[in-house]
Amino acid sequence: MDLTSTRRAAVLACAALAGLAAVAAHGQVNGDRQTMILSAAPGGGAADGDSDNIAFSQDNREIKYIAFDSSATNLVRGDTNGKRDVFVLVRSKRGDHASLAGRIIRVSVGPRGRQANGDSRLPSIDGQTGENPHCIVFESRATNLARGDRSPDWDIYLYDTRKKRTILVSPGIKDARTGVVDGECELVTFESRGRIYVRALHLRKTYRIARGTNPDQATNGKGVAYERNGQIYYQAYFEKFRSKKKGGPYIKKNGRERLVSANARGRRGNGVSKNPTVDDNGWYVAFESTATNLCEGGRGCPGLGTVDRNGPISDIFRRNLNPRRAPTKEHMAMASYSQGCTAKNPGAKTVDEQGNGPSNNPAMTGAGENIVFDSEATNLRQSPSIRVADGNGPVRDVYYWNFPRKRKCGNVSRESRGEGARGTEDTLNGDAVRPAASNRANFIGFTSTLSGQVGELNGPAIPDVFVRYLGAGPGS
Ligand SMILES: [Ca+2]
Ligand SMILES: [Ca+2]
Ligand SMILES: [Ca+2]
Ligand SMILES: [Ca+2]
Repeated sequence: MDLTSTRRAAVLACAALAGLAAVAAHGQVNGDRQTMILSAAPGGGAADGDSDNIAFSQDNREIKYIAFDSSATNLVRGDTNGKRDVFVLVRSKRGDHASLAGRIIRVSVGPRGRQANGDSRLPSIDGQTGENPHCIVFESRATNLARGDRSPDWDIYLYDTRKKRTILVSPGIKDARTGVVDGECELVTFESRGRIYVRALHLRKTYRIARGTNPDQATNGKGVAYERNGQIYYQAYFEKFRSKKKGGPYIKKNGRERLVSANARGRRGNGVSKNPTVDDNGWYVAFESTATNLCEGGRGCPGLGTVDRNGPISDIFRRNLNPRRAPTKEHMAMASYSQGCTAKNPGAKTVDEQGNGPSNNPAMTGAGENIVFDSEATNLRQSPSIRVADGNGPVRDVYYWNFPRKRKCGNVSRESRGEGARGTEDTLNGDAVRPAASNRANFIGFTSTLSGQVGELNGPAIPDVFVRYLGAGPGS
């Protein structure tokens, strides 16, 4: 890259960060939908280390916080610990707009801002309707963040931006990983050595829930999904009293464990299912699976029917755990399948494409209507008017499945894209993976090795995290 283009890129990065006229500069016509780099140093400079694991605060369309972890040392002042840390962008003007203006703070810190002496990663943020987000949960190997656990195993910590204090969430538990906080910052679920736990923060009590790994908690804090032996399960917390006056949430005992990765005949998936993601209410659980029998039984998956066309290639599925209360009635849907239907003609199959490559790492929005995932598929598009479905071929992209309740089928659009018209020139030149979605899908985020696009400056060897503002969302 010559000096001129470097300077130009830096200017564009600054503009994107400040939420200025990057849209006009790129000649984009599609409202203010845009993709922006998140892992940038103050002023838009290149991060000097890799970043990963984006998470949004769950405050509907407000998005006060966007968190990620990074080994970079120049995102905040005084980062000299040589360890991976968890960072949060505090948007100076929260609300439903694309601006990433704000400041980045480091939250994996101990008393008086002391730097961690071990790596910290994998943030999760609270902030359900009506609540101001203030809790960022993460896992860390540090031994100096809070009292109560000085051993160098993994533990779950919570940084409270109101109290500016870090507390230990997993006291007395070895190798605690994958912490997920509920919307109101009352319950944190995590795994340790093949078991799922939930910590009731107000009671300072930890409950053992089930055998399993890789948990995701419903935003309302009423249950948790997890993996065990290649299947997905969901466990409702039997009872939870919400009154803080009476001492906060209280889990009386566990509910009934349910097998999620089962078809309408009740048969378990005949392949490996993993990476569960839960909606706000515990009605829907999405996951990836190499199973080929999950659409079998009943009317099959909407649009697709009962046959998994790509066989044991991994697809994204959404199980409906509560057809009586959820807005849709099907048992199972496939999200790595695009029907190309329209609001006018919901039964149309103008596209009818199931992914022709593996799809992985789903993340679901609050109402369960949208799922983002990454995929090697090259044939997923939402409309036949999109001539080139995927200009970068098998380079992995992030896709967005949207199934508004007024329709009868789902569409899939590629959202790991830069500026410019749809087709080829907007495609990214590096893999886009591990997506996250905000509660209402006005923002998505992902990790990518793309280089020289959308304000990226440090090259393909250093993965960065990116945010895409979707506004009202495609197709709605
Ligand atoms: Ca650091
Ligand atoms: Ca399949
Ligand atoms: Ca691709
Ligand atoms: Ca990079």
